[in-house]
Amino acid sequence: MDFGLSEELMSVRELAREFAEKEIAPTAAKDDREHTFRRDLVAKMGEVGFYGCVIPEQYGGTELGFLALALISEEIARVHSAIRVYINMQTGPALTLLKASSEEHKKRWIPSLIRGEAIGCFAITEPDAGSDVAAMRTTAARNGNGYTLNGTKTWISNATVADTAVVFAYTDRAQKHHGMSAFFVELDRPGVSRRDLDKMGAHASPTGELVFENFHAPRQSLIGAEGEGFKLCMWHLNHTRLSCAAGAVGVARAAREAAVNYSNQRVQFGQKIGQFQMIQDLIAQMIVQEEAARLLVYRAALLADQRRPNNLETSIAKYAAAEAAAFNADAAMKILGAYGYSTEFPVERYLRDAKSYQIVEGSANIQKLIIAQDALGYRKANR
Ligand code: GRA
Repeated sequence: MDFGLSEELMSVRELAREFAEKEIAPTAAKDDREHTFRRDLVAKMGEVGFYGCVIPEQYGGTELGFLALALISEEIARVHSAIRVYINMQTGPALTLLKASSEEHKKRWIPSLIRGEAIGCFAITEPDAGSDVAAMRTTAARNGNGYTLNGTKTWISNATVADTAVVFAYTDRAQKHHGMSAFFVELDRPGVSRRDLDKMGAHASPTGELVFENFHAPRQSLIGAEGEGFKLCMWHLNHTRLSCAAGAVGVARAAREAAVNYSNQRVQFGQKIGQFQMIQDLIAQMIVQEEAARLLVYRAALLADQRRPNNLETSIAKYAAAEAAAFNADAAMKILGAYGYSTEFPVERYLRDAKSYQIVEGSANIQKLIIAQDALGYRKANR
């Protein structure tokens, strides 16, 4: 089914599919097992233009749009979900710079991020501020020619490998949401230490801690104006959630494909297991989960491409896609049995990676509260 995608978008999808099969698939299991950060792949994906879809040509982008970004994210995640995270680490910071930084910063950093040269990351989460972003404690105190950052960021993708970071911190805590600011900093400076954190899946995407101790951020590193950080953060998350949701569709699809293939091969009780209705029940549910999630992702992406508000639709897509990934990976494991549980086959990796989508970029519960509170009229999602 082509959903009426343009020739251009279909060729982008084809390019991403071939790239994933050729460059990522052969070592996906090994990269996961050995926790390898594929810096070479960050660069290669930059060279083929995967990070430039939503960036204007003047900064080296392709302007293909959010739907193109979603198609690419799905194809990459289908083969290895952890590698999909690289897309958000390069595209997210570039987009935030595009939205609010000085022209000088845009010219200096956006091309480098989307070519995959400067490794990016974004630092929101803290030990006591996960879903509750405004509870963060990191501060940015004005000094003579800039700001002094102090605080601990945790569960940061790329923390130990990034050259640059978008960091959110309070310039004035007393003003709560209106006292948060955003900074774009280079990390090879004194005053920052980092360490890796281990986790259940997404092993080829490093996650860690960034500790700022009297870290000097020059005045030009401020993105937007002081106090605009929280809104910028929500804006940033709305865009990175889309690639994340598309990645979850990729995992849902990989699990469904594995289940269908296996059901057509495995013989038990004298027939292919696909002939059994209990298997058919699971496969039907997997197809529905996957296709519904994909359509929701496409809708959110199309709205973004039409420059229309899409926070609500993005939350719906992110929630549905993460649930689809988790459901499909779990169902695939039921169908494959011991071969699903075995580390020799990818289904156990799909299940480990799928769970991350219910947590990152706003947990399932956060998406649900955004959706329900909009419906109830308590808090509009599209503002
Ligand atoms: O009325 P006001 O002027 O005070 O402004 C309020 C509101 O209008 C203020 O912020 C404004 N605001 C927004 N403005 C524009 C809120 N949301 C938006 C928006 N979307 N756009 C305060 O608003 P509030 O509603 O009272 O805020 P809150 O209750 O403190 O927080 C809201 C919420 C819970 C939704 C938010 O904190 C949130 O989204 N939390 C989830 C955090 C999250 O997603 N973390 C992800 C970390 S990064 C990551 O996971 C990387 C993974 C990489 C990968 O896999 O790709």
